[in-house]
Amino acid sequence: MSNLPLLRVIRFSAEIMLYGATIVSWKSPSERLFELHGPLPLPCAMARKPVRGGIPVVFLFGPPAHPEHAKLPQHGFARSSNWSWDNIIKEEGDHVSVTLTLDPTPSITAVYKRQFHLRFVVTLGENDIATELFVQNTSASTEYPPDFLEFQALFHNYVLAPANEVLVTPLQNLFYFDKTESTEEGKSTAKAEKRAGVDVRKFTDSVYENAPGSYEVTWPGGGVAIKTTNLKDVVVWNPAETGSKMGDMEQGGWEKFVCVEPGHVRGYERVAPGLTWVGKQVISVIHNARRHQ
Ligand code: TA6
Repeated sequence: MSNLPLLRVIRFSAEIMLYGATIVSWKSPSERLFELHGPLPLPCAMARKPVRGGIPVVFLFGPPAHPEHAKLPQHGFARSSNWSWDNIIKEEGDHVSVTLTLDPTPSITAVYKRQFHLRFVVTLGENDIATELFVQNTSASTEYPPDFLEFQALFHNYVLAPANEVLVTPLQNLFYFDKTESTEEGKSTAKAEKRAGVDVRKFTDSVYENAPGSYEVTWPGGGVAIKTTNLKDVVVWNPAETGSKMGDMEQGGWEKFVCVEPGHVRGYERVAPGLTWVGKQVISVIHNARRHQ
């Protein structure tokens, strides 16, 4: 019996680029949840453009609105910076964690003067993937008032799904800000979400404030659950045909994904010198996804 070939059940694998600390693939032999279309987006790194797809890490969200963020690109510098490899840890059972870090480089300091240390931890489990962003204020100031680090953070999840059939729950009765009307901070009006299941059949760019923190993204035959810690808001985005104006989106690419992005993006988190904030999400596959009508 001992010469029987070892049967190894390979479940999920993930690919993470040091560039942007972007998860560019999370898949199993039967499920593709966060796989980019086509070859790895290496040209992004050459052009210092963020990766379009996977799970980009957003540190400082949207068009810059904070005085300290005035020179930053949309969605900040983390997703278009080269992160450093820290370590890999095989945890109990079949979990494995990879840690990447980012500290101020000359190109970052040229546009952002604050002192910080970012740690991004990706943990791969049998049926789930977790991402944690640790934001440390490394200011040595002992002045009063404290030299707070003010920031926003978000995981920009591109979930592979048929955009015309996907639904996001539970968002009913929440207030959201509709950025399809105005992207200027504070200019879009708050609307009450009336739908039991939010669809993205048309151009959608909604910022839900003080959301429940746990979501289901479902479509006929599939789905993922997203459970978060310390991420009070969630964004639902799909460009629909406006995606045809995006140079790095393939024709019709908008039909193949929905972005469900947990974060802290309404207002700013504040961390005092020496302290660290952490935001986390755990994404798991829903095998027999029930449909919310
Ligand atoms: O998260 C939604 C959003 O802020 C949209 O407004 C849209 O700009 C999207 O992000 C993509 O942004 P990007 O900078 O990656 O093109």
